[in-house]
Amino acid sequence: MADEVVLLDVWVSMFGMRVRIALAEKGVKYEYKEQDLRNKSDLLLKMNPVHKKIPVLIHNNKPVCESTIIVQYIDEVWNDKNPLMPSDPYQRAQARFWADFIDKKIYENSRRIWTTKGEEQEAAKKELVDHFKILEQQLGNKPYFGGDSFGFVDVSLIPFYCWFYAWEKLGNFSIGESCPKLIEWAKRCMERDSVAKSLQDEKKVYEFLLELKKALGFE
Ligand code: GS8
Repeated sequence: MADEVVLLDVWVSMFGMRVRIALAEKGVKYEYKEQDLRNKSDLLLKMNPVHKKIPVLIHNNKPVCESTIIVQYIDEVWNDKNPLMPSDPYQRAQARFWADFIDKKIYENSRRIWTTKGEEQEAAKKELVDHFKILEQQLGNKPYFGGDSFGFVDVSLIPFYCWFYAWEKLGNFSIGESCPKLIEWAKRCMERDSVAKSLQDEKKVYEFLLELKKALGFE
């Protein structure tokens, strides 16, 4: 039986983009189902009853939830090409550590950029840039976080790149000024087909964020 793969996603989600990149790296064909998070579908509620969030990968009718878990699942199931996880257990643990850091430090702080003002926003900008600097140090002189090849940490971080413009405009600051090597890394990742076709146009992301900010009452 051929694999049946369905992705419940929202176009602008950095978490969804991770999954799209991983599927593209593996050359997996799938059905993409855009979700309306203001009016959640029965399918989404059934497939992710705990968090009720996208992305959800449905593989032969079985759901897998949480983007980093989905990416690791994809890497294990379609293990014939482009491995994303290191083969060494210690290196694998390190890769998971950095993906967790990205979720806890980058994602959380990036929300504070557009949900706060004044001193709180200044603190959020500084923290975000400081965390990007830590990631830049971790990258060092390697082409990718995965070393010579594009891997799990790269997949976890690169979707945020198409949100940089929106954060910079709304926060009136520059990530690239403090972290030029991170931008070089992002551009290198963008040369990959899997990444280029999964990331969204930064201006569209900005417009989306302006609307979201208004809708949530953060004016
Ligand atoms: C986060 C997914 C998430 O926040 C992951 O998959 O890695 N830790 C999870 N999904 C959001 C949309 S993207 O910001 C979502 O589905 N939100 C719906 C809701 O909160 O009701």
